[in-house]
Amino acid sequence: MSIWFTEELHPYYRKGVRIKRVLADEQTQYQHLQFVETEFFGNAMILDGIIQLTERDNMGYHEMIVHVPMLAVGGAKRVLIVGGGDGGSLQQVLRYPSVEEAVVCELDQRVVDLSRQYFAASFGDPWADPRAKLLVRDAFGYLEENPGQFDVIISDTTDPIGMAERLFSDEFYKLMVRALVPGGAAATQCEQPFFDTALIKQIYRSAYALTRNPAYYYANIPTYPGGGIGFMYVSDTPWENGLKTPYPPGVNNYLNPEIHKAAFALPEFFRRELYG
Ligand code: SPD
Repeated sequence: MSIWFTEELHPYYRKGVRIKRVLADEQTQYQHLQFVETEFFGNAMILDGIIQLTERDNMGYHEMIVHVPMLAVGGAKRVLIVGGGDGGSLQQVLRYPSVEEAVVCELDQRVVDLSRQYFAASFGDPWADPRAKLLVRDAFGYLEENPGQFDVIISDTTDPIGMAERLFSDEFYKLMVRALVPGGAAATQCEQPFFDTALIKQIYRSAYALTRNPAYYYANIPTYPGGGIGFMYVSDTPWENGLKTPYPPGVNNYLNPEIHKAAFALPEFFRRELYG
C-alpha cells in the first residue's frame, strides 16, 4: 500500500512525497505537528500541512542559512536563532569553536521535544551542548529586550502564514538589525523567487533601508515548493567576506566554495525585480 502526503502551500501548486508511516500526529498549543517516515527522504517534520524539513535534504537549508552569515562575520561569539526548534540550525552553529552562546527562541516546546526524538540520527542532540540556550517564547519581545547583542542572527521560520507572518515584516527586520552588533549579520528564511516575488522584494527593500550590503541567495531543497528556497542576507558586512573564511570543523554536505558564490547568482527576471 502506498500513502502519499500532498502539500498545497499555494492554491495553484501541489507536491507530494510517499510515506511509509506516521510517527507522531498532534495538535500542540500552536499548530498541527506531524512527523512521518518518508520512503526516500528519511524522517520529516510537517507543520500545519507544510513540510519543514526532511533528514535527506535539510542540509541545503541549514548549511546555507547558517554558514553564509557565520563565515562572513568570522569568529562569532553570540548567535540567536529565531524559530529553529528542530535543532538543524543549532547543530551547524555549534560547529564553530568561537561560539560561546547560541540562543534559540522557539515558541513551541513540542517541536523541540519531538525533533530530539525523531531527528536524533541526523542532528545528534545539539541541545545537550552547554552553549545552547533554549527560550520557549516569542522572538519579538526577546529582540526588543536585546539591542546590540548578537554577532549573527538566523531567522529559521515557517512560511508567512498566521503567527509567522510578523516574522516577515519591516518591524521584525528593524528589531533584528537593532539586535546585531556593528558589522554583525543575519540570514532569514526568505521563500521562493517564482511564488513569492512581491514578498521578497518588499523584504529586500526593508533590508536595504537598514543595512549596506543585503543580498538574496538560494539553495536547492527538493521537498520545498519549486524545489528550493531562498534566504535574505542582511548586514553591513559584505557576504563575500565569507569566501575567505575557513569552514568550521565537521563535514559540509551542501556548501562548498563554488556553491557559496553561485547561490547569489539569480535568474534574470528575479534579479531585475530585486536589484534592477
Ligand atoms: N515552505 C517550507 C518552508 C520551511 C521553512 N522552515 C524550515 C525549518 C527548518 N529548520
